[in-house]
Amino acid sequence: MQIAIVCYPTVGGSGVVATELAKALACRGHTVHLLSSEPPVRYTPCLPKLLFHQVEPPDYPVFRYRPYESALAGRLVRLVEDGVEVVHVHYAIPHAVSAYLAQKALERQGFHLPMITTLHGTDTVLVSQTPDLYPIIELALQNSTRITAVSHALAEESCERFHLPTPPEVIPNFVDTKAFSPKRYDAALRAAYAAPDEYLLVHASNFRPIKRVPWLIHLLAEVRAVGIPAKMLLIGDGPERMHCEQLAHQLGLNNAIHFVGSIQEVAPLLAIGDVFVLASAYESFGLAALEAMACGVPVVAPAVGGLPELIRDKAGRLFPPDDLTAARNAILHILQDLPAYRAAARQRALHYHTDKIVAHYERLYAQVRLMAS
Ligand code: GMT
Repeated sequence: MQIAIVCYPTVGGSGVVATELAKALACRGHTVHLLSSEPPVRYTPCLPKLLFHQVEPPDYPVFRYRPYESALAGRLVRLVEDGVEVVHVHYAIPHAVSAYLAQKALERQGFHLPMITTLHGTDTVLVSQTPDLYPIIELALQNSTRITAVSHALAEESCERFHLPTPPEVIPNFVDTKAFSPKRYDAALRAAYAAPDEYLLVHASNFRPIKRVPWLIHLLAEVRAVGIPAKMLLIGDGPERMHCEQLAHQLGLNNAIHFVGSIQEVAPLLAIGDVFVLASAYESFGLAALEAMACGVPVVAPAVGGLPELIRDKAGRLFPPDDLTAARNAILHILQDLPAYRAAARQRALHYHTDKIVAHYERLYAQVRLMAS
């Protein structure tokens, strides 16, 4: 099949999922056109059937904002004219809108473009709260041939919010369980961040306010206050990083927290952790948590969004949002029974193996292609 996949290039779960999906589909013999404004974070140009298209809208003195949506729509039209059979967009704004425009343009040629929109959470839960964007997201969703959501929680929420006739199909995030594996554990790397008698709490995110990383720094203080020798590894970068560094300083935790910044390969750093911690106000799925689990690292996270669907069967523990004591107790509980939690986390992650979830998308593509013919 010839498939076009559209995503954001920056560090963020939706771009990671889209790029990993494109790679997996290309490995399975499909020709995949990956479209973005720049090469996505996890993109590696090594597969002959994976073709990257950088969409660059023209610059012109009258443009205050370059017309990315229109350029993307036009590129999709050209790709469909050259043989692309299905367009799969990740994130409703602006990608689903561009696909809708392409669909309209192609209608004049008598072709109905099958278009799949995958919702990743922030596009519907946060962005759609902007009144000017809501009707446009609604239009694009209502014209998508099929909509998928990464968790049941998000599917239900989106259905209600956008008055969809049927709920989006749930296709969860997935993980390469070879690349993210307990085998990535490196004792020398671990020794660089924690002494043998210390525990290592790990977190990875884009440090946006929704991730509530400062709260995790207070959580580390709570854990240490009850005599647990714990350190914290914070992977990633973003708007709240500087505030986090200041907070660590104020709480006297500079030597207990390592800010490693944005890195290309996170698996070795996840694998050296004892517990992966999240504090998000919302998380539609929690890809970073899944990647940690695949490395055999249990997760402590708030019971929000899709996290309760992921963190089950002793793969970690949930706590009521904002409850510092409950979060600390969840960590202590896990540390007392760490080998069992480690094994359960890995076991749970295997349910989200790439092959299984990618096959789900393949079935969906085959269905929408049939609908168009
Ligand atoms: O979490 C982020 O800030 C990035 C965001 C995105 O839109 O790229 O991630 C979302 O999509 C991921 C992939 O489906 C999910 O695993 C994340 O849970 C979700 N983030 C939020 O819902 C906050």
